[in-house]
Amino acid sequence: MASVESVQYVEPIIRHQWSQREVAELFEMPFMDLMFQAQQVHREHFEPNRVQLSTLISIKTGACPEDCAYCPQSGHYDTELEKEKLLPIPEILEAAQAAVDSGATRFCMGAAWRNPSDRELPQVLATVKAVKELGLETCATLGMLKPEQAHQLAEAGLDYYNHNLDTSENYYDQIITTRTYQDRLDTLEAVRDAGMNVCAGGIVGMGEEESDRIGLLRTLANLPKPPESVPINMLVKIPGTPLEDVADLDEFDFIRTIAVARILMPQSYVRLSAGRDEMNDQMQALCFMAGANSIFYGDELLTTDNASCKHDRELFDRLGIQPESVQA
Ligand code: SAM
Ligand code: DTB
Ligand code: SF4
Repeated sequence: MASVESVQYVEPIIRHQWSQREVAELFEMPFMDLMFQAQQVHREHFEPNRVQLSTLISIKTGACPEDCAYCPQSGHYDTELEKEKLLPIPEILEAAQAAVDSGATRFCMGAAWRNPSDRELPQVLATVKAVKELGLETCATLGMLKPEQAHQLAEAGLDYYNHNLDTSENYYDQIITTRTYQDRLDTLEAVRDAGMNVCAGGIVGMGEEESDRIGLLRTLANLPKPPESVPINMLVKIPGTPLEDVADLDEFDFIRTIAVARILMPQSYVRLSAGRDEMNDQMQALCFMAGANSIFYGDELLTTDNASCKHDRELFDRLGIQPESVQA
């Protein structure tokens, strides 16, 4: 019989599963205490004063069959958007080169699809290969993926796949009816299984309750492996969509959401995403203080205005923030 000494104990690596109450307690903390804790967690895992830059491009615009209530690209709403078919590869490469020249390290290609069709995917695969050759990290957001498509994208060299949960499971059916929460989780699993990095986050300011922001962050943090990138979008209210007149979210509650995301997902990049154009510099600085360490960098998001590159460079200078370089 083996003696006690000879038995090898392997410490099981079980990640903490966050409960709704535990996350609620973070949200309920006094603002300054929460900020302090988030900044401490941030400094344990990342270099402070460094922010990663991702540049977006819409490679296929509008006429989307989905009914996401926030989205300018949904075919269900009249948002006066100019639709565009899948862009030719040279046009995308020109934008990718401009992103390199501006100092971005990741190029994120978005398409207004429910899912990529087998007819159009090969062109996306060729685009991913070509963008990667420019030295950029590649990211795509093309809607739902089948496992086979996720494998094809991974093989083409796609580094990240963005697919947002958008909100909590509870609030989800108020926002989208044309696909389920489980569909989204299945796509994230397919991306993970194919070996790509996961970029998944959501939108706040859609009229949801705090319990929904808690639910969203909890679901992300409790995934078998948390996403490497977590975009937190502030709703950009688009005339013509069902959410055009939704009440503004208190800005401190947005900052709290960033801080809680940082604490729940200490090793993830938390991206201060859509909505920056409407935030003042002090608000953005508090978001960085709360642990945001990535932004969308470029004068446009997909179809709406972003804070300008010029303004961002000036803001970084004033705050002593350095953009992250490719091999940081
Ligand atoms: N069609 C694909 C999909 O939905 O998976 C990819 C593109 S879609 C535009 C990517 C994400 O952009 C959405 O999941 C949503 O989180 C975000 N988004 C879209 N419209 C937005 C808005 N008005 N304000 C903030 N975020 C928005
Ligand atoms: C993400 O979370 N936000 C980005 C990106 N992933 C694809 C998109 C924001 C879109 C904002 C509305 C628009 O410009 O169309
Ligand atoms: Fe289509 Fe994506 Fe917009 Fe939803 S968020 S309507 S799936 S482009």
